[in-house]
Amino acid sequence: MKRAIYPGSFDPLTLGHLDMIKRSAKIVDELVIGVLNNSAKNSLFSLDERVSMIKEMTESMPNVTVASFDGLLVDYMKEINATIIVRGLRAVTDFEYELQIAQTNHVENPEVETIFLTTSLQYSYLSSTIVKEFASYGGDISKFVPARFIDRIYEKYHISK
Ligand code: COD
Repeated sequence: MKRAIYPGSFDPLTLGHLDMIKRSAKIVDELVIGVLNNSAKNSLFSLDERVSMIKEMTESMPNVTVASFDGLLVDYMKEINATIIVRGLRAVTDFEYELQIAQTNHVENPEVETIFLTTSLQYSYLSSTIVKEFASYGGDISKFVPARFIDRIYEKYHISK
């Protein structure tokens, strides 16, 4: 049985992330979405909020679960018996960073392999950072995130639409 983890900050989950989840869940037996408890990073959404938002969007996917982790990804993977990391590639800029992380994780644990899915064309520009930047100025984020998150994101910036 192939258990994979799709790790990330997901602050917030975007339509690009969701597309990655749907596509990778078709490839592996079990997909765990691992939400990083990045206490040092200033997150817009708390860890609990990020986990429950992803759960809302994935509850109908039978082989997908959502969990949070802190510390090293490879250590968490041992704990949950996962051997595959799923990551998304958008542009060349992603590649350098991703290659470094994938190689480091493989050196740390040679059982761990990283697979990359290329972004879908319609989401190739999209990141959580772009969503936050747009939302903070009251910009239209309806093409970036699931509809049910739109108000929750604006609320973080005290914007009512
Ligand atoms: N299309 C396709 N893929 C996308 C899109 C999109 N539009 N948007 C994002 N993605 C992909 C990203 O490329 C990434 O693969 C994934 O979705 C998650 O993205 P983010 O931005 O939410 O998450 P990151 O990249 O900040 O997550 C970083 C980790 C949490 C995975 C990393 O920091 C980590 O593993 N930390 C734990 C400590 C550790 O083990 N460090 C060792 C690394 S050497």
